[in-house]
Amino acid sequence: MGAAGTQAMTSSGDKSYEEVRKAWRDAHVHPLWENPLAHSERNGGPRPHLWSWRKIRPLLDDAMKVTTPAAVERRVLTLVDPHAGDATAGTTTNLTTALQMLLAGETARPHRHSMNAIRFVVEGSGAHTIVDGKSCLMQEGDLILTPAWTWHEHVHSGSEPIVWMDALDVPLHRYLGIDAFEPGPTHDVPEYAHEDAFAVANVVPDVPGTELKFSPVFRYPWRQAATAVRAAPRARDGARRVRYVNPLTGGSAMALMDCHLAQLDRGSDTIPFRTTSNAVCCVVEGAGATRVGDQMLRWEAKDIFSLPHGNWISHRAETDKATMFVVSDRDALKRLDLLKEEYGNEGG
Ligand code: GTQ
Ligand code: FE2
Repeated sequence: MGAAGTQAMTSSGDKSYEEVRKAWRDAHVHPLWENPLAHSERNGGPRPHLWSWRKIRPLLDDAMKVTTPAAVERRVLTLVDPHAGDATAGTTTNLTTALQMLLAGETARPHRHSMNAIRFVVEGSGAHTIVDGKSCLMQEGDLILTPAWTWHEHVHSGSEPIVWMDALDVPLHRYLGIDAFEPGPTHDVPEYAHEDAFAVANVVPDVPGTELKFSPVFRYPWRQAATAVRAAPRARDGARRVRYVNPLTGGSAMALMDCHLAQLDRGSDTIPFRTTSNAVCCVVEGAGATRVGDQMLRWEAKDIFSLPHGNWISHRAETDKATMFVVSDRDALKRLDLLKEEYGNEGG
């Protein structure tokens, strides 16, 4: 198999195998048997990584000193998969996450792009992201959506710096070569139903013929999600989990990114779980450890870690409870019929 097959090849008439290969190369054809990835079994998936808040937080202070959003548009440090061997890589397949900072009084100008994005507030409060004209308050633990092609700008009128995690579906757009971007000023801002029309649980506006591909609710406050996850029954792996949904469909909030809040009780390991989807976790409260493939990641509040596809995953809380925000590409893979999920107690 692979390049080793070269040895077994014989000449073709009066041409040596090397001459044959050169002719193929010149004609832009390639022998499959020399491709080491063809017909080989994958053993596990890409490797995970943990960005420790304790180590990263001082580096954010440096970023806040060396530049401003006025100079660079977005003061963002991307979390780059160290195993990808490429500084422009995402955090894991299909997901790019980053830490973005604003000092009190700073703003980041409007723009829009084909990529979907979410913001999960890690430290501080009092900023707003304005999404297609809707002003979304950013408090610690809040989730804000800026779906594909929505105009967005960030304004910080609080008194202390604010830091949030961005997650975007950049890698898939890049892979497909369809990433696109438009700078402000904003124009052609669509009309949405007023937030108050969604303010009561289980009641949504009856809007005929909505073409929206994403949730018309752009802000999911921490307190509501935290209340829900505390009361949620255990999911199949043993953790309590709630999903941030599009209230008009009950489906994922955006087409390529799905968001959950998960809560673990002290001491019990979740049932090992393996999936073809990819996720990034941001620890909100508590401390513990997660086994991902052959690695053990020890985490505490505000740490961020990747759960690349194909690895067996099991979480354990070492505090009375631990809560983590999880962003994934699960729903996108499911709609493409590429989602395969297994639980360790199924004999896997
Ligand atoms: O805040 O608009 O981390 O456009 C990457 C691209 C944040 C943003 C990122 C972006 C933004
Ligand atoms: Fe953006």
